[in-house]
Amino acid sequence: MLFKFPKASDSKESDITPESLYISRRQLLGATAAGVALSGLPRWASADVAGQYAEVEPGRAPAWFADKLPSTRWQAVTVQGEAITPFKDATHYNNFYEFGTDKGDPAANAGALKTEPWSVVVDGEVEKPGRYALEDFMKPYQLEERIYRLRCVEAWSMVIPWIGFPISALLKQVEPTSKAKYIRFETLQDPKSMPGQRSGFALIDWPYVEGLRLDEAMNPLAIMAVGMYGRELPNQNGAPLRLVVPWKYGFKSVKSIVRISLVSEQPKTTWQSIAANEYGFYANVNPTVDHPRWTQARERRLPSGLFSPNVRETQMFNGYSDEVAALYSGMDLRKNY
Ligand SMILES: Nc1nc2c(c(=O)[nH]1)N[C@H]1C(S)=C(S)[C@@H](COP(=O)(O)O)O[C@H]1N2
Ligand SMILES: [Mo]
Repeated sequence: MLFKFPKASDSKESDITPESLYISRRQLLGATAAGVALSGLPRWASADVAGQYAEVEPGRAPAWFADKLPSTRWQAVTVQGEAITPFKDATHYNNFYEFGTDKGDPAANAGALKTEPWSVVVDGEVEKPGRYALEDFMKPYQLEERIYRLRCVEAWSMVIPWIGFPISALLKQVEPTSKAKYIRFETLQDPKSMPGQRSGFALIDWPYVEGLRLDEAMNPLAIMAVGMYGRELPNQNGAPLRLVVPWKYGFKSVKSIVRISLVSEQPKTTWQSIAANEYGFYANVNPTVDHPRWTQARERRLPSGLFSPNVRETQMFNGYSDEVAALYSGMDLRKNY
């Protein structure tokens, strides 16, 4: 076993509650009893994790986040035997084209993003549409830490300890109608704070859009993240609310979300619109289907340097096959890349 998680195939969809994600009751109790250190960092953490979190730059958490953080279910899902990527790398090697296309641009420019106040629109095929202030939107959700691999289509990878809640919990709140077949996510469009949206070279037709099939969104691994490394999300990582779908290439995990729509047709997504032959709607991590311009069989695990490239084999579904392979049974993954 590479990580601790009940197999999705062990339970019917209706049986899957956030409770089923606990590693063990003992670990859960340990986590909540220890609580959160004054610095805002969890002090329950095992030695190696605490070592990583010690370097975390403290943020300025919004009140709703600070209130919820102490009851977080720490390490609800984790990765065994792979080090967490240092905070510095996870926050200074980013893709967030709204702030520029160089890996350092988001860290340099995303300070201008104003994440408070923030509102989220839920619309489309739902019984309960609405526009919510983020603090109200977040009220129903119990936060969980999810330590996941992140595999970019550009063949680098990290291990990131996210804090968030399952999309299935959101769907339970908004009640999709029988016509809802896909979920569509939209990033903020604000050229004033996002220099990439002002630049003349219009590679992307803003806003950035991503989507999932409804059954993919219901999978317990698919989460909406609001934090990482024991704190709120840094702006360059998609504050204040982003998607994280660990078995898919990173570009599916859309940042700084302002609109969530339930729709009947497969949404037109950003990278698919740019180059449909290179970036598909599914974008499942798959070492056997190469990108037209490079192999996907291997990846550079960050930190990676000239003399220690830290190359590893890419795993099918990024190592989450047991949990997600059933979603694609009968599908040709060469055609549906
Ligand atoms: N809105 C938006 N979301 C985005 C992107 C982007 O450019 N804009 N880049 C994607 C890509 S390609 C990756 S690999 C991940 C990177 O997430 P990270 O910077 O938090 O590691 O964000 C994804 N989400
Ligand atoms: Mo990516």
